[in-house]
Amino acid sequence: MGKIVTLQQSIMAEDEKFASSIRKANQKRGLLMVNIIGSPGCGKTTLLEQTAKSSGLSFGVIEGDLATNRDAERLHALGVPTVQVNTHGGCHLQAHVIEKALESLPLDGLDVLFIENVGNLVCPAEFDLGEDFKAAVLSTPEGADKPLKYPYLFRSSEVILLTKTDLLPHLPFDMKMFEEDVRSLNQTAPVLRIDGIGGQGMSEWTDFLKGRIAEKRRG
Ligand SMILES: Nc1nc2c(ncn2[C@@H]2O[C@H](COP(=O)(O)OP(=O)(O)O)[C@@H](O)[C@H]2O)c(=O)[nH]1
Ligand SMILES: [Mg+2]
Ligand SMILES: [Zn+2]
Repeated sequence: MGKIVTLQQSIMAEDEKFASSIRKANQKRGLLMVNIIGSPGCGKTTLLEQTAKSSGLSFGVIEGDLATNRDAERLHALGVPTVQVNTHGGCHLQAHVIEKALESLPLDGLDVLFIENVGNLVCPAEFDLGEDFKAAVLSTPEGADKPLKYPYLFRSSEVILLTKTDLLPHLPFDMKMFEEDVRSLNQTAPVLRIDGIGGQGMSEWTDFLKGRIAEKRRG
């Protein structure tokens, strides 16, 4: 048992080196990198599709999934430079994979690089990929009780997106509890309400990104 723990620590320590080298390289480039984390089906790819259609930002994407290149195809169809990473059963992305994926993206001239992490509210939040910040995504059908059940993600993200707000009239979603629970975990992250189909809330998301891009460029 002790040996297993030692092995995990050494792999994570190795990975931290990759994360820190990615962070340094993006600092030089002035490129903002955002790690998007949420359950399967919460609307991560839809958010990126809407961002491509409405934000005016130039961005690239690293897509993480166990299998298929379906999400990359959705973004390619909109002209977004995208690299698909398949983890073949792995439930999160790690920095050494991101370092490799970065080699196949045209990074010059991008405003922002998004990582769509493997759909999972648990371990993706624990692995540093060299990003500037994590964005937690929760969709309304998943339930208002989820932030307290998966506290690490909501505590450690710098923006929280509540998606599928168009479905609220059909759901017993306790907005007051959701907002109070989120605030008890995280006092600073803006909580943005997004309808990824109709586009409501996209301008707040775009404004948030533009603020962070400008900050990053100032250094
Ligand atoms: N009603 C509604 N459906 C959405 C919204 N965002 C995504 N969906 C749907 O939810 C499903 C999963 O979306 P997807 O973006 O693939 O989720 P991902 O697995 O997190 O990337 C698809 O059928 C989307 O059309 C939204 O804001 N409202
Ligand atoms: Mg997706
Ligand atoms: Zn995992």
